[in-house]
Amino acid sequence: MRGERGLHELYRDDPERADALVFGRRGLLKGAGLTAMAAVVGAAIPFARHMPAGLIPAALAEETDWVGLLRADGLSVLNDRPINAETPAHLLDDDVTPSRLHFVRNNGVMPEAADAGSWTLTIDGEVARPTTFTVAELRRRFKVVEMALQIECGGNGRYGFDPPARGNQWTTGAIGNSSWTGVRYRDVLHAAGIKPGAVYTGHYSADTHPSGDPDKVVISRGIPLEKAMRDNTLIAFAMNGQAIPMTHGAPLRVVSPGWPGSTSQKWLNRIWVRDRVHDGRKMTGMSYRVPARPVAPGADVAKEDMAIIEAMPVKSLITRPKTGAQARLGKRLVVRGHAWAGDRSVRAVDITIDFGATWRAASLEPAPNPGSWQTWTADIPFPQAGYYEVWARATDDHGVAQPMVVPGWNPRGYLNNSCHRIAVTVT
Ligand SMILES: Nc1nc2c(c(=O)[nH]1)N[C@H]1C(S)=C(S)[C@@H](COP(=O)(O)O)O[C@H]1N2
Ligand SMILES: [Mo]
Repeated sequence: MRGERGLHELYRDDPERADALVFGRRGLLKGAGLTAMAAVVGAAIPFARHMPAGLIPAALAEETDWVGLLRADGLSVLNDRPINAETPAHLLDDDVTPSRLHFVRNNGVMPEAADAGSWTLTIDGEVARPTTFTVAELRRRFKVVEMALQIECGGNGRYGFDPPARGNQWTTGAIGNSSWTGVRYRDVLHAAGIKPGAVYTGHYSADTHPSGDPDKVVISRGIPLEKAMRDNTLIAFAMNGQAIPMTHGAPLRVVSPGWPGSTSQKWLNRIWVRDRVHDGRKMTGMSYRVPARPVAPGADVAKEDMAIIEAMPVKSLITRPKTGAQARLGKRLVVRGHAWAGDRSVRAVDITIDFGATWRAASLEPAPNPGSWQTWTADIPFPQAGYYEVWARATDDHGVAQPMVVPGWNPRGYLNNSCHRIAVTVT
């Protein structure tokens, strides 16, 4: 309606004048002002008498201050256009990452609204029966499962590469392990009837390109059919028991644990089943790819020599104490964290306080389900007062361990799984 839009715009452009119009001289919301405001929010406002002048009703606030909200939750914002924010290590101490503490990685602009009631997901391509599902139909037709699954950005740790790689300079916090509820990706594919020629999937979504060009796809990645068929590859509609928040892909996203986070498409509205490796945006070229063979730091690598990143390597994080902690001599320090290993499980976590000269085993919990990170703890005695660094190193079930220093350089700075360390002063 024109009137609604007018008031809304007036609030954005000239809040004082809008206030004068709506609240009147004495700052009270009544009469014509009340009617106007109620019309704009679409309902009567029972507590209008308590509504402070100058308050723009949440229903009107078109632009949510995502960056402000993320900062308030303790995340470090790396970029605000598009929004990218990571979680400081000590805020990742929970076994299951609360939604507000899960890093956010956007390649484009989030959809303006994501109404779960009208949202649809289309499966087409190499399927016998191209099908479109509502979210309610997915819930009704397929078995609903909930599991803790880790999502880590392929560029987590990028800050460590030298020469630097361009892109968000993630340190250690582009990892989260929330509890995801949804249906199995494979059940949905089976319902559409997978054709013999199907080998890969391609994901499409409702976010838009930062340029504003509606024809430009922000990101369209996919996964090999074999990964799509696994028990823990989900099309999720809930995160930690609640509808997925907008920042994490409301109302529907892929969760493809252990693979680069980019394979977990948010705001999912189409899966194109392909007869070849998907060639959507950020599948080809340099994105989410690494040299098929090691290269010298800073080398130019031809696109043909790059390979798609699949499972991520073994990694761990120290989440307690926070770096910079003080410890008392004669008292053991309890250290805690998590470890994960792509499609594999973690076999051991070891701790050193002498820069790797000696190691002691941490006690390591099993994962609650495959695809979740595992939690470890250790208590450490210190031999004398002074400055120490506690380093953690995880080893996967194939015997592959984290490197202590930054591993193979690659042009876009992916897969830095070097050991995490914290500073501790013992007095
Ligand atoms: N539609 C869409 N899905 C997306 C992205 C995106 O920009 N658009 N970013 C991807 C990347 S690179 C990562 S690491 C994960 C991050 O998920 P999160 O923001 O919930 O942590 O989402 C992936 N899914
Ligand atoms: Mo990512």
